[in-house]
Amino acid sequence: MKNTTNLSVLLFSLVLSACHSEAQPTEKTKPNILLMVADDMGYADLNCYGGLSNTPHLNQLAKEGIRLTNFYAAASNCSPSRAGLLTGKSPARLGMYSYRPQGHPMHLRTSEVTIAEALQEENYQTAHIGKWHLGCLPQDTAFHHPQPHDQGFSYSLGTENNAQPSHLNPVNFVRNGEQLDAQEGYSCNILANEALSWFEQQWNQEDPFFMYMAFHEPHAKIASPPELVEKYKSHGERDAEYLANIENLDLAVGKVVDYLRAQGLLDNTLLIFSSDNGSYRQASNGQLRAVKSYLYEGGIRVPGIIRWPELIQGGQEVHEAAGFVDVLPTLADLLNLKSLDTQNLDGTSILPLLKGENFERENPLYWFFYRTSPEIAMRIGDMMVMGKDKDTVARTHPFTMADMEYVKEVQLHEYELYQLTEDDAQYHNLAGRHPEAEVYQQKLNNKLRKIKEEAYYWEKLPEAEGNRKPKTEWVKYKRIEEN
Ligand SMILES: [Ca+2]
Repeated sequence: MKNTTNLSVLLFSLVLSACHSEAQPTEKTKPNILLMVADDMGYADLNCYGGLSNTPHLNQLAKEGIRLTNFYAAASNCSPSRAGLLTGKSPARLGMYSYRPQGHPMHLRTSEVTIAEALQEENYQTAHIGKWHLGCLPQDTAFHHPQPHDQGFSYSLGTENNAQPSHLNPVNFVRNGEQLDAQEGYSCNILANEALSWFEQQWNQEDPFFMYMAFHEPHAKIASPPELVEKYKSHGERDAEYLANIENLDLAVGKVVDYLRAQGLLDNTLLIFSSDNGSYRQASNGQLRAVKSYLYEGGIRVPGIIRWPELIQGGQEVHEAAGFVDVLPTLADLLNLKSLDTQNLDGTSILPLLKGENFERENPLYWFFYRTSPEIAMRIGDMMVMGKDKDTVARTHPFTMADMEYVKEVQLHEYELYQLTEDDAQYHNLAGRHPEAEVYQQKLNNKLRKIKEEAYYWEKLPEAEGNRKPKTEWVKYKRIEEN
């Protein structure tokens, strides 16, 4: 009897506290938004996706939120994927065809509307912390590209591309346009510390925040704390360094999340964690086919964790396809952003999916990359249809004038079709066998026609000089059982 009374009191106080947390001013109902992106983390790197690294903080976030099993980056390498994430548009439409090497004119143009710009309209205070890779920072004087500040971020600490010389003691950090001295420590931890100091010193605490944290880990060249590497030494030196790198990143995520939790801010923060493309290590992509740069699943399918207990019931696994280009349409839906032309975006709001409601995608997700084969992929329901040009022209790593012309004239000569729920390792090409194969191929050709029409045309690009390789030679991969 006594136990029952205690339980009633407990329940009553729980109800009271639940009522209390809901009775907040209207402005506070806009959630804070924390968008965290790893660099080159594979689908199967995190422990909660079957990885060998110890990742308790991200495991916990997945447990308290949604773990997406069919979540896709916007592209198979850095710059286009980040551009797609921030704009909700397919990278080819943005003119982001590949990663941006230093001194290259390609960049995210100011005419595009980023998540940060859309949220600034809603009085969000915005910060970018980490890798940028959408244009040159002021230290690269060859161009005057739009800076994070011009793309909606009122604060920025980061690098143009990778942390140099590695994740340890990076020398190329820039804060709000000013080059910094060498930083001490590991990049992910420097970023976490910067996030905390931003919350303490920059954030006005009145307006909701949008923070975009773009970690440098585990992109090469990696560096991991020796005490963590030691834990994995039975895997061999090289893998130990890598596995420790993932754990170190998890610790940095944990530092930010623990801070928000301690401040009572976490539960009103919509937190998204993912990676900008698949891993360069086959083992990091699990059984998914291929690696970074390819449009096979290993190149584009990434971890996807979304947590916001005020809307999302925790502990769910979601198997529907979703991805980077859906983030902005989802936020627009959630916040009722009227100024944004969501019809012109390639993504779809996944808000119904997050709420556990019926979800239908308006436009299939698709990917295009001129430098690997297949060059195009489109996911329609559970099917992935892919097209190959059989292009044998040797191409350089940076995007050139010749590649620009190629984007405008690429044609498909061969197809692949996979049923992903049965064959996510993409062993069984159904192109010649599936009764609707031709319908899928037709849809793919229609999409390619549209890509070619809408692809942003850069007038001035470098000519193809230096190292050239045919598409199949750039990145080789083995099936996991062949390793
Ligand atoms: Ca990357």
